[in-house]
Amino acid sequence: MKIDAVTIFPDYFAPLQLSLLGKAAQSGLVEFGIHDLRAYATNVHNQVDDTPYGGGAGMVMMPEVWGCVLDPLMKDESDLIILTPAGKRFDQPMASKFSQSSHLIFACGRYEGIDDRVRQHYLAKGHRVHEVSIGDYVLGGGEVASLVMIEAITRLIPGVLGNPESLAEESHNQEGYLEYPNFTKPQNWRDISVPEILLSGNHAEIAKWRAAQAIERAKNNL
Ligand code: 6GU
Repeated sequence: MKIDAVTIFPDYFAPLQLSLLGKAAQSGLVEFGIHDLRAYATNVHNQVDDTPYGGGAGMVMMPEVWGCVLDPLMKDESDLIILTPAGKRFDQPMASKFSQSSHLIFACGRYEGIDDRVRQHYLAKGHRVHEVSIGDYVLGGGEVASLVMIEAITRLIPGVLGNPESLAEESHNQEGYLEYPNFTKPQNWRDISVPEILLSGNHAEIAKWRAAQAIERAKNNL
């Protein structure tokens, strides 16, 4: 999978070199391209934003510079993801869908977002364009949201996760990602013992207990 990100803060994407993502990139399972939007600015001050038509607070990112970066990146197989708090909420099924794409482009808006004609243009050209939010709160820009999505998506690509059983177990689970509590050594820590059932060796009973715990946890999080 090829993953491009367009941003005025390329340094935000340094963590892509770490851990699972770093290994996935080194092994060639994913290839990252980070593009500095400001490098494509055409005006003297490398300005990428301007005041909104119709008035109002804040600044809007200008379409011309976005077109310059996106035109050479956009292919038939590309999914353009525009990060905005007004977008469709990112969740595990969406991560699963995007993990099957061969090319994701993350357009990271700052300020009050990107001129809407960028979305309109690529949609009209027949491209797949998605406005996505990672939750009901407002971030300073789409960079951190992109990182969240990239981590959730790439771990679903076959070969990225060291232990594919963790994925299988997740999807066995009703919600796909809700889990039971886990315990490891020592058996007793600060007067708290590991639940007896987990030491029993009775795998059917353990599975039952875990399913009940996962449901209990899900209820408490509503
Ligand atoms: Cl994708 N962008 C911004 N700026 N804020 C957000 C978000 C995205 N998702 C949740 N809050």
